[in-house]
Amino acid sequence: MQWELRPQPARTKIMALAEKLTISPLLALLLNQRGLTSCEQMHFFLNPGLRYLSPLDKWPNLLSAARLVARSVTRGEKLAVWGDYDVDGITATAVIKNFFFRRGYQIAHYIPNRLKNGYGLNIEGLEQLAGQGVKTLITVDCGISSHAEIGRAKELGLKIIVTDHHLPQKDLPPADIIVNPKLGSSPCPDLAGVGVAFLLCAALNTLLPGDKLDIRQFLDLVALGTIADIVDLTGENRILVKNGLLLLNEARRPGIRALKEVSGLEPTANLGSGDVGFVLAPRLNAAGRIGQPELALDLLLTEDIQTARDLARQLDKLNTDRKKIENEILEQARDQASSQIDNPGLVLFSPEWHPGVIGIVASRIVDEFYRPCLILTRENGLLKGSGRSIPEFDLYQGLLNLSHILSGFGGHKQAAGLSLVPENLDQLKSLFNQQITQQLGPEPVRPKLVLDACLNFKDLTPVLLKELELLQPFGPGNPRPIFLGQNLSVQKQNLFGQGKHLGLFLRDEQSKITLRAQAWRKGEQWAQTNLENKNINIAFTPKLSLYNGLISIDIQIKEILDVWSGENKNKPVQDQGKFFVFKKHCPKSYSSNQS
Ligand SMILES: [Mn+2]
Repeated sequence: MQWELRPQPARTKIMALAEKLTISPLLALLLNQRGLTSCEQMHFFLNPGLRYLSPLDKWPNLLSAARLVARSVTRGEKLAVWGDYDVDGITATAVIKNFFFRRGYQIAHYIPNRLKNGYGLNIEGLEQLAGQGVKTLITVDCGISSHAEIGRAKELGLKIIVTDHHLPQKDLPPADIIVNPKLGSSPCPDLAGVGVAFLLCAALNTLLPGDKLDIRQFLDLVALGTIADIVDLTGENRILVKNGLLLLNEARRPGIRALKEVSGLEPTANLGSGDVGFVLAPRLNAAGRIGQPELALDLLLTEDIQTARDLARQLDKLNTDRKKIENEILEQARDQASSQIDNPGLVLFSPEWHPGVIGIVASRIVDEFYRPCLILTRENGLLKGSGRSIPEFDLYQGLLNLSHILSGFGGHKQAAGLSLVPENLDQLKSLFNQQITQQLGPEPVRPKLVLDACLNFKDLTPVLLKELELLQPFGPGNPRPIFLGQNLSVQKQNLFGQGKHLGLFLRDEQSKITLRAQAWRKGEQWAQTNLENKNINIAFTPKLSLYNGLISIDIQIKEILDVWSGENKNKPVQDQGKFFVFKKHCPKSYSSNQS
């Protein structure tokens, strides 16, 4: 594994910022490395209060869109919301429906069936809605690339308000108005679909007749969809998610409470973004994957805890089934990937693969093989696929350059969907690899571990670790910090979890402090190597744990970087760990929702 230490800024500058903010120099350093250079920027990051959200009039088209919807409402027109079957799309639909419901209006909804309709608008569904008398349609998390469908909707006499966050193509669809944070200059181009839906409700809240709602009550749904959609958790997204997590912790919404229960979490457990992304979101996603997105929507909207528990149990079962299917496909995909190991990218195909899980499998394959990957299956005579990429490769741009052989595509830099006629598969295989070589050069890209700072065991205190929690929620754009631990001698080595994981007792040779360490899923890799009495350098994140009411600090090893014999003390080590002088107390002015 290649690694490097992030550039360390000037010490005097960091010390001054830390002093001014009454935070530890380490926290100031980490904030600085995340692109925050002034005291003010750091303050906003540590205090992501809702009052720091940009005013609604700063979002292009937002107020005009809200006025259009409000006019339909006051005229008594029938409204509907068109969503999507992933967590972002389902939560976005739920926000709109729930907002209208709590303001005293029932509105219809349409969520496409992943297996029958696929993503985005479809003419059959639009005709159906028009037939039911719907006059105004709000799209959420979709619509920006549905030109023909929106054209048809206009023929049907529908008013179309597109709210979406997917990359707009050159031509925009003929909607009445489009709200998309990637159009024009918006405060946060990275907003998720549910974030855009939330803003529309916030704007509508002031326009509709009657009493205003406390709009913050929908932030649990916003946090859920935003985290699940893997957008950058910086800027407005950080504010929305940090505050939404507090609501997810309280779990007053019956569906959230039931979902936590069925996932084995305490109903009022404090959640991090990881719990939401890896525990709650997959269960909601499971519904859409097998073509029953309504289950997840009903769960989020029900006011009755018994109904919620029934639905949560069904979703949990679907998620278990999904995992089984996924593992079978993953195994086959892995075999195919191994046979393409000499290519810069992977194009994997089987007509048997379930279209609902190929996206997750593509992510797994990218993790394992570290190269962009397209996974295709056959559906209604076409090949349909899901692509995932490595940070170095812009998948959307790559597919855009191949649009002449595709029937359709859409998405982001890191994830996309595509379809093509079967005859073009061979061409796709060769041209996709060509695109990657064009963007990245002929050398294979290897993952690089970037470490934030050196950290000695003596500086690891519960106070410091609690302070680092102020950086939460972690996610894209705001990763959990990883530290370099140097010159640690291995006191004891063992395997646990049926040999899957590696456990070590590590002594910091500088301070003579010994701590317990775990390297998850690295048992196999190190089973044959005796590390005892050797010295190692590691990449790690520290973790506060509770054992029998006692607080202890555990070392979570990401990678073992160097191993050398304990006799040889001359291994060159970097000495930047001395840099930090820690304050004794966590600053009072900032509170962590994790503490
Ligand atoms: Mn989305």
